[in-house]
Amino acid sequence: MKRNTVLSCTAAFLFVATAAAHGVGTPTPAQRAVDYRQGVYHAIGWNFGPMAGMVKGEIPFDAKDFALRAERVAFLSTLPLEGFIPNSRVGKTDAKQEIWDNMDDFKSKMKTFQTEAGKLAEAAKTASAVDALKPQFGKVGQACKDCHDKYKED
Ligand code: ASC
Repeated sequence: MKRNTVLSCTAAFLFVATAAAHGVGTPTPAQRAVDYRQGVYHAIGWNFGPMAGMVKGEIPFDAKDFALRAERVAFLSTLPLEGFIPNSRVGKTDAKQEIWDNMDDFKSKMKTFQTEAGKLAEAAKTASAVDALKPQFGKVGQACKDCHDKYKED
C-alpha cells in the first residue's frame, strides 16, 4: 500500500474510534433505552420535587400546582418500564442487573408506584389543604424508595 493510503486509513480509523469512544454517532437501541428511561425519571423528579417541598412546608401549598404535578407523575409512572429492554444495562446507568433477574418483582413494584401515584392525583383534585395529601404522598415516596433500594445503584 502507498504511504499516503496507509496514513489516510490510519487517520480515518482513529477518527471513527475516537468518535465511538466519545459516544458520537447513532446511539444503540440499548443506549436509547437508557436515555429514554432516564429522561422519564428526570421528568418525574422535576415534578415530584415541588410536591415534596409543599409537603415539608418549604414551599407554600398551591392546590392547583400540586394537583397538576400529581397528575403528571401519575402519567409519567406508566412510562419507564418500557425502557428496561433486555441487555440495556449499558453506559452511564444506575440500573442494577437485579432488575432483569427479577423482572416480575420489578414490574410489581412499578405497578405499586403507578397505583399510589394515581391515588395521589385523584386525591389532589379535591384537597384544599396539604395535610390531607401527606399520607398518600408518603405512599408514593415509599414506592419510589422500595424500588430504588433494591434496583438502583446507591
Ligand atoms: C426523590 C428522589 C427519589 C425519591 C425518594 C422518595 O425526590 O430523588 O429517589 O424522591 O427519595 O422516597
